This record gives sequence, C-alpha cells and structure tokens, in this order.
Amino acid sequence: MIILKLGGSLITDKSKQFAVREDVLERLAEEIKESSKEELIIVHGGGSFGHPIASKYNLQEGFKNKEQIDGVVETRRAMNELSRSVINAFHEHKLPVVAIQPSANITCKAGRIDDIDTGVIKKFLELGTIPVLFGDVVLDKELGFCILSGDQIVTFLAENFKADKVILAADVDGVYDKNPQKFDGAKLITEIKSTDDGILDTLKTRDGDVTGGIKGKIEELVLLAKKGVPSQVINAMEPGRLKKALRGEEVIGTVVR
Ligand code: IP8
Repeated sequence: MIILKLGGSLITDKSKQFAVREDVLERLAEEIKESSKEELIIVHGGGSFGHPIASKYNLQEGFKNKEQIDGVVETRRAMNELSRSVINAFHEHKLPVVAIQPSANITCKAGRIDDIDTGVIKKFLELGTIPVLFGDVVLDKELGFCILSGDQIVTFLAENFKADKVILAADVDGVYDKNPQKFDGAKLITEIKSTDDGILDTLKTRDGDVTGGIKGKIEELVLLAKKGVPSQVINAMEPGRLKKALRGEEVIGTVVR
C-alpha cells in the first residue's frame, strides 16, 4: 500500500486565497489512474484554503479566545470546499475516491493524534475505494482544538497500515540544502537518513505555513523512517513523475529512509 500526500502548494495556488489548480488536479487524477495502484490512501494539504485562515485566527496555538471560533468554522468550511474539489476532479477520472473528514474521525492531544477511527478507513479500503483525508482543524484534549497537518495523518496511517512507502507530491523537486528561490547554488538533497539528525537544523519553515512547511514535513518523515517506512518527496508539477513514483520507477527527488 502507498500513502500519497498531495501538497497544498501543488493543488492550490498559495499566492491567491481559495484558488484550486484544477488543471493540476486533473493531470494528477490521470496519472493515479494510469499507475493502476490498487491500495492507495490519499491525504491532501490545506494550501490557500486552510493556512491563511488558521494563521489569521492563530488556530495553531489552540483555544485562546472566543473570537477564534469563527476561524474554526471558516477553516472547516474551507477544507470541506477544497476536499470537494479534489473528490470531484478525481471522480470525473473514474477514481473511486471517498472523502473522510478528519475533524469527525480524529482527536488530538497537545497537537498529536490521540484517537483515530482507522476501522472506517480500513473498511473503505477493503471495499476497493480510495480514502481521501486532509489537513484539518480537529478537537484536542488539551488545547481545545488544533491544526492537524496532513503530514501527521500520513505518517500515522503509514505506520498503522504498514504502508510500503509514502509519496509526498510537492511543487519542488525535493528538499534543498537552502531555499533555491533565494540562494544560488542550492543543492537538492537526494537522500536523508533517519540517523542523520543534523539535517533538520539546516531546514527552515516556510512563511505562512502554520504546520511548519518543509521542515515540519521532513520531521514527520524522519520519524516514520525510524519506524521502517521509507518515503519520497517528488515534484508532481512535472508531468509523469507521480505516475512513475507510484509505479516504483526511478524519479528525481528526495528519499527519506
Ligand atoms: O497543509 C494544514 O494541513 P497541511 C491544514 O497538510 C490546515 O499542513 C487547516 C491549515
């Protein structure tokens, strides 16, 4: 089984609020269909739907005041909206996708997943469907609520379902030693070993991303690699790469093992 994360920067345009990249979603749907992968769980990020609202209301800090409740409701609406776009685009391409709303299925404790109904996800998989989850605002036993990133859902499910691998489909070729948009000579890191703790210090969080950007992602993937599940960050903006990665063929990117 493969757990596929579709990054928020891939499926939405983060420079504009509520901007879905419909053309990208359609191509991704085709590539997933053509890869003929049988067991697949998809998790997508918040992109320009979840992050701006979560940041405006400081939702990542948990419940602080009643004014944030509007933010919780707006984030839920926005994430349902984005999920609907993903489901619609994928179903148009005959993928048997079923949305599973994390806020109704998962509870956290201090920002980490504490309780999750994996039985529902397992049953939908057994029926031959592709469960689709997403980063969301969820109840938290200590914080009241929290922002649960899709990355944490990915690593939790990958461990729980003993996935063969995780693919993180992003809008960049992989992880760089420094920001390639700001610095000349930034180098792509093709392999990160879970024993290589120092690597995390060199990565920076991405502005505007309440769940920690690339650093948050790699932290999750390193934890997962320590438990024996390898992962791969690829650039799914480049046509054909997602299909190849799903088929297990070689693709430019960063492997975490
Ligand atoms: O983009 C965050 O999920 P991520 C979801 O996977 C929200 O980190 C609601 C901001």
